[in-house]
Amino acid sequence: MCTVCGCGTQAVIDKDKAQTAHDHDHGHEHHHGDHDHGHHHDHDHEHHHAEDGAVHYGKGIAGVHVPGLSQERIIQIETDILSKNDSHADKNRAFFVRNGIFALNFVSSPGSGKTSLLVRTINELKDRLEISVIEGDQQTSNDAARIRETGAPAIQINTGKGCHLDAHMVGHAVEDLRPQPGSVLFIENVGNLVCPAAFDLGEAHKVAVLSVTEGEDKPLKYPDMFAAADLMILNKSDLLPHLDFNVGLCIANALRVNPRLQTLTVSARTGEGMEAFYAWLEASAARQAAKAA
Ligand SMILES: Nc1nc2c(ncn2[C@@H]2O[C@H](COP(=O)(O)OP(=O)(O)OP(=O)(O)O)[C@@H](O)[C@H]2O)c(=O)[nH]1
Ligand SMILES: [Mg+2]
Repeated sequence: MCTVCGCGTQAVIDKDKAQTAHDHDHGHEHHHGDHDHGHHHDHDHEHHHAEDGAVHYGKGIAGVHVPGLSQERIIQIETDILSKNDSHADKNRAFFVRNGIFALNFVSSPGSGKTSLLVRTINELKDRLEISVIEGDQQTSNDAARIRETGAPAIQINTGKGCHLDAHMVGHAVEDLRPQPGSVLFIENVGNLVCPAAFDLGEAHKVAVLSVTEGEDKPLKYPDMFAAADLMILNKSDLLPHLDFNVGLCIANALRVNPRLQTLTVSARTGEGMEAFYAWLEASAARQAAKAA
C-alpha cells in the first residue's frame, strides 16, 4: 500500500522541458526508522484463509499488511501522511474554487488512453475552453510533450519511484502553470489503479478511465479507484468488435462498487461518444466559473 511504500520520494518537475530538480520534500516525512526488522510478526487479524484457499490480507483494522509494523502503527503513519496531503489538497481546492478553475484528476491503469483522451478533448474544445494540463508519470516528459503539441500549456511531474501524484506536487505545479480564472485544469495521474485513489489533489472530481481491453471485472478487483471516482470513462470502444468485453456487465460491476458513479463509453481514437464527455465538461466548468464570479 502506497502510503507506506516510498511515496515520500523526491519529485522532479520538468518546466519547459528542462529537467530541473527541486527539493519537494518539505513536510514529507520518511519513516524508514520505523521498520522493525526484528522479525516480530503481528499476525493478529491481519489475514485469514478463505474457504476456497485464498489468503486475504488487509482484514486488520489498517486494511493493509506491512511486515514488521503493527496495524496501529500503520494507521498512525497513514493518518500522518494523508492529513498532510489533505491540508495541501484543501489549499489547492480553495485556489481552484476562488478562481473558478475546474480541476479533474484522471486516474487509471497504464495505457488506458488518458493522454489520448486529453489530446482529443483539447483539440476539439480549444476554441471554447481554456485548458491546461499537469502530467504525472514516473519517468519521461512524453505525455506533456504530446499535450503541448495541441498548443495547451502542460507541466510534467516525474514521481521517480513514487506511484501517484500528491497534493503538494500539484500545488507546486499549479504555481508554475498558472491556470487562468475560469479555465479547466486536467491532472493526469500516474498510471496505477491502486495508489492514486487515496490521494486528494484538490480536484473537483476524480475521473477513472478504463479501457475495454482490461476486462469488465476491474471495478470489482480494484474497488477503491472506482469508489473514489465520480465519472468512469470506458475507452477504446472502437476495439469492441474484436473483443468479448461486456460493456453492460462492466458498468454493473462499477455501479456495485459506487452506485453514484456516472459512466460514459467512448473511443479517444475515433471520437465516438466524446460529445457526451464534452457536454459534461462544459456544463461542469461553467458551473464552477459561475460559483467564483
Ligand atoms: N484502439 C484504441 N487505442 C487507443 C484509444 N485510446 C488510446 N489508445 C492507444 O492506447 C495506447 C495508450 O494510450 P495513452 O493515451 O498513452 O494512455 P495513457 O493512459 O495516457 O498511458 P500512461 O500515461 O502511460 O498511463 C496508445 O497506443 C494509444 O494510441 C482508443 O480509443 N482506441
Ligand atoms: Mg498518459
